This record gives sequence, C-alpha cells and structure tokens, in this order.
Amino acid sequence: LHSNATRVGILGVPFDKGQTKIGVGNGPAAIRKMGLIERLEQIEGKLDIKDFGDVSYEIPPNLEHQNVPNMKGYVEFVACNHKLSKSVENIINEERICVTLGGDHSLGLGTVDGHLKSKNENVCVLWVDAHPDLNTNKTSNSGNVHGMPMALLAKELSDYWPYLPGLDWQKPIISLRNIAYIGLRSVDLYERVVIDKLGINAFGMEDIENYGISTVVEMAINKIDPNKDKSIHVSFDIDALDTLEAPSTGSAVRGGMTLREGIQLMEIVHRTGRLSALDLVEVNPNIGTEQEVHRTVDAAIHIIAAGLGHSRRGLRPKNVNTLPLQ
Ligand code: 6HN
Ligand code: MN
Ligand code: MN
Ligand code: MN
Repeated sequence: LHSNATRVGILGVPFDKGQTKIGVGNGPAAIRKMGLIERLEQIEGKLDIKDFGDVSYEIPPNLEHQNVPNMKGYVEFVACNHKLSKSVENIINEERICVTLGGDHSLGLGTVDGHLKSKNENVCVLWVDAHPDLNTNKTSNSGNVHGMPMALLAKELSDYWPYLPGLDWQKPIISLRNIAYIGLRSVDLYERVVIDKLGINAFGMEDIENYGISTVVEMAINKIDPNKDKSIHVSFDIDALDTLEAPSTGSAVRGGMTLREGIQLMEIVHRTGRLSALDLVEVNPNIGTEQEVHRTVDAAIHIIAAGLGHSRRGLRPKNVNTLPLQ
C-alpha cells in the first residue's frame, strides 16, 4: 500500500545550550502536541511517517572538562550533535526525508553533517534565516554556538578555527558554493565580510522584496544545484519569518518573511522532488503569550507540511463519481 508513499522520519532535538534563553528545548514537544503528524497524515498521496522520538545524548568522560573560548555549552553541543549526525544519517539511509524539530540552530551542524555522510552525500543547503549563523568563536559577540554552525560546516573557513576537542568526527566538508541563504536581515560585521569575500549566495529580505519569493528560491536553487541532481537540505530557522508571524523565538528580528512566503518557498522545494532533510528550529514556546506560541507553532507546522506536499489547492477526491454533485 505504501510502496509509492513518500517516506518521512521525524526526529526531535530538545537542545537549548546553543543560546541562553529557557524554553527552546520545548520546541519539539510543542510542535508534536499541536498535531504535526496528524496534519501531515492529511497530505495527498499519504505519507509513510515514522517518529523516531527525541535525540538523547551523554557527555563522554574524555570531553567532560573540555572547553573552547567564547563557545558556551561547548561540551553539550559537541555530544548532542555527534549523536544527532548519526541519527540523521540512519534516517536518510532508510530512504526517509529527515524532518528535525529543534531545539536551537546549533543542531544544524549535526543534521547537515549526517546528511553529508548518508548515501545522499551530494548535498546542497538552503539556510532560511534572519541570520547567517556564520560566526567563529573569534568573531561572535555572544559566544552562543547557535550563531556558528555554518562556519563549522564550511570548508572555506576551516583554517579560522582553533583546535576543537571532540569534534574530530565532524569534517568541515561542505563548500560554501553549495549553500544559499534566504531571508537575511541581521548580519554581524565579520559575517558580512565573509559573505562578501567568499561570494556566498545570500538572498536577503531586499531580494525577496525586489524579485518576489518564487524568483529568489529559483535563483538560489539554480546557484547551488545547477544540474538538478543534488539532495536538498533546508535548514529553516523560524526567525526567518516576521516577528508578527512567529513571535515565539529567541532572536526575533522585525521585517521578515510572511508565512505565505515561507509556504511558497517550501512548496517550490517540494516540487523539485529532491528535498531530503528539513530542520525546523528556534521555536521557543516559553516566549510570548499563549496566542503567540500557538501562532508560532502553527506557522512551523505549515512550513513543514508545505515541504512535504501539502497543497493549498485542496485534496483531489479519490473517485469523482461518488461525489454528490448532480
Ligand atoms: N540563530 N549573530 C548573532 C550571534 O549571536 O551570533 C545571533 C545568532 C542567531 C542564531 O538565530 O540561529
Ligand atoms: Mn539560525
Ligand atoms: Mn536566526
Ligand atoms: Mn492553520
């Protein structure tokens, strides 16, 4: 029955040590509780969904007393992402689209790493975010590692890091040529320098305003996957959306994408047929009123559903002849 169904794996990562606000670890539970899986089950063509639960991790004894200057929560960050990388690799190798629910965006290190190690190793990344998350421990003003995953993943930045204990499993193996940003509007000084110097594909809010979201998404995908043969990883930080659309998040920046633009972006990615991993991160149910939390979680579910084929045109009936239309 399900042989042609799109296979999906859901993975929760209740990780919050990449930043300092309480609550982002409750993101996966809030998204599940509001009915993510039930909403996905209504998608046309019926998905084959398996929930892999939440990632848990232990700190290996040799890591316990390690630290790196200006990287808060370093040990937890390393241990959690190591475990996460393996889980993502396994889920993709089961031929499932891996949907990772965060948690803060430092988990992007583990999800992209796991994707690159899977059999779909030819990966390109759409990083949908108000922020580029491209700081090193030397350039970060906050010391929060959720602002650093892209700089750890990038081949071109490997020389800018000090020795990172316990991170030997993570190879900085993706070239920034295979990455595109969409939604940027809060870029730190050195992030700006790196984006300009290395010519990173960066589509900011002004590009969305000038060209429209469809053209921006198509331009971004054409840049990072010109031969249409790569496996697409979307790392969607909910703060890419405007604060009015997604208020319950820790690094909100006004002037962002509408939910409509986010949905359109994900529908276009879905239609490529090459979506292989989707992270939905930075939903913090401890920020804002009950209504604001509801709005934010609902937006997250709309984004995920659009990426997995939910159509705003509605469902087609299985058998038109049985409809009471005479
Ligand atoms: N995020 N650029 C700021 C920093 O602290 O490095 C903000 C990072 C935000 C990270 O939202 O995933
Ligand atoms: Mn982010
Ligand atoms: Mn962000
Ligand atoms: Mn709704």
